Amino acid sequence: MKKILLLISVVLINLCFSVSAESVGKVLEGKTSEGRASEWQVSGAQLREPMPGQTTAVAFLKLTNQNKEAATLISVSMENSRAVEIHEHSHVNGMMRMRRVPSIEIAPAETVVFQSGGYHFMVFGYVISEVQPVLVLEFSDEVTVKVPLVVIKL
Ligand SMILES: [Cu+2]
Repeated sequence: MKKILLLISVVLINLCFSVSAESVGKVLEGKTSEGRASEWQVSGAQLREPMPGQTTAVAFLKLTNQNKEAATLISVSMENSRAVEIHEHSHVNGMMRMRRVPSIEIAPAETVVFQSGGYHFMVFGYVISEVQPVLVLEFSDEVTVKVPLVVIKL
């Protein structure tokens, strides 16, 4: 059983380390609770489909806060999946580990890169479908930003 768990974690970590493809950057807009526009530059947004027989996918993107205020990413979700978590990689005793991050504060003009080996989105219980997956980012000021993802098939 231990061996199987180890094997699964190796597969998951490999998934998070896949090479990322670039896509054209675009500005996505959300609305704050007071109705103000909230602008986010997003590029390279992609979803790497699960390995055969697995249901865990990983999503990568670059996110730039184009607003005058800091914002905190507090929740992420996607249709066709059970749950999405923000993760980060860390080295523990020379081993690469992933850990869940509850939220990320993003300063004005700051860019956070979600990529292999760093922050990334783990998509659990992902069901492959013909519909383009959309990652829904929710920020602390009640802004919701919907990010269409380019699907990368393994
Ligand atoms: Cu992860």
